[in-house]
Amino acid sequence: MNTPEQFRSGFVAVVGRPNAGKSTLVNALVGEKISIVTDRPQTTRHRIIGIRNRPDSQVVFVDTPGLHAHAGKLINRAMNRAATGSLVDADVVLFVIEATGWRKADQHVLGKLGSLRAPVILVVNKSDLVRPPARMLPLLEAMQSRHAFAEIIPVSALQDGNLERLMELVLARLPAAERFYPDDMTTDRGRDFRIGEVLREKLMASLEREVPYGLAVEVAAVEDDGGLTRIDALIWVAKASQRPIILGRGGERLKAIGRAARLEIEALLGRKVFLQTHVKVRRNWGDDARALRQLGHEVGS
Ligand SMILES: Nc1nc2c(ncn2[C@@H]2O[C@H](COP(=O)(O)OP(=O)(O)OP(=O)(O)O)[C@@H](O)[C@H]2O)c(=O)[nH]1
Ligand SMILES: [Mg+2]
Repeated sequence: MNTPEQFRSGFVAVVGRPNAGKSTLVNALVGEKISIVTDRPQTTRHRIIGIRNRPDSQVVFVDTPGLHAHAGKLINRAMNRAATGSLVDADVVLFVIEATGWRKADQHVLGKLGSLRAPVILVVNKSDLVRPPARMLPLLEAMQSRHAFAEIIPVSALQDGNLERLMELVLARLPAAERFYPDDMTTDRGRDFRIGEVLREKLMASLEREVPYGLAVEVAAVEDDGGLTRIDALIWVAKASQRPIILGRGGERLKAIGRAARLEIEALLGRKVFLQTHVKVRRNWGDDARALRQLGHEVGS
């Protein structure tokens, strides 16, 4: 048994189907925006660590891409691998579903969790959408027979509902261990990655149908120039026809997206930013192993 004064530290993998609210949850638990969020499924494309540092513990949350069944493209396979790969080293797994109901896509995720040794906590997110809360009871009850979950807990990642209770449940299952990262660190991701993600968030949120999935962001240069940071970002599109859609009439759409991204990047860096964007056609990059490696994906040979 751990004694109360022992320091606890460990890895908590956050998995679930696309759009369940994993990144929102990680951001809320860390207390800082680590991972981008949109209302589009498949927003997160990489494994991203968010670290909650407390006097008695360090909890390393691992945000992951939403697990999905029809992974036709190389990038979709890389995303699924990033998610399942995070399960291997996890001390605790948070399986995130939505309070509005169990879906086939959740069943697919559950299929990946069957053989794990780590305890799996079922996090029933978006509980704010079910009113009155008692309407969640049949779902919570049905879940008990689906798997031997270590805990089942309704939360609202968006409205900070029950999150401290979830932290307690996680902490109770972490091993006594030294911290893995310095105690002033909140993510493993560097400046350039985070800049690219902010821009990708604004792009994905403003575009429709297949366009959000056809784009990627490459941060080509970041240079401090006196009080200003100059950023050069390339927006990759998979098809030439997507370029004018992103630009909009007279370039107005991209201008507005760039402005929104710049404001958030300025807040992130604490500096004035000059953000220059270029749209570049990189045909079918989602199936191009070299392009994917350039974007930081682990691609099988
Ligand atoms: N009402 C409500 N909406 C939520 C909650 N948590 C997340 N959302 C919304 O759900 C959508 C998806 O949230 P994300 O955090 O991006 O979901 P995700 O699971 O990380 O999605 P992928 O990265 O695409 O797999 C966003 O529009 C969020 O604002 C919640 O507790 N309540
Ligand atoms: Mg996400």
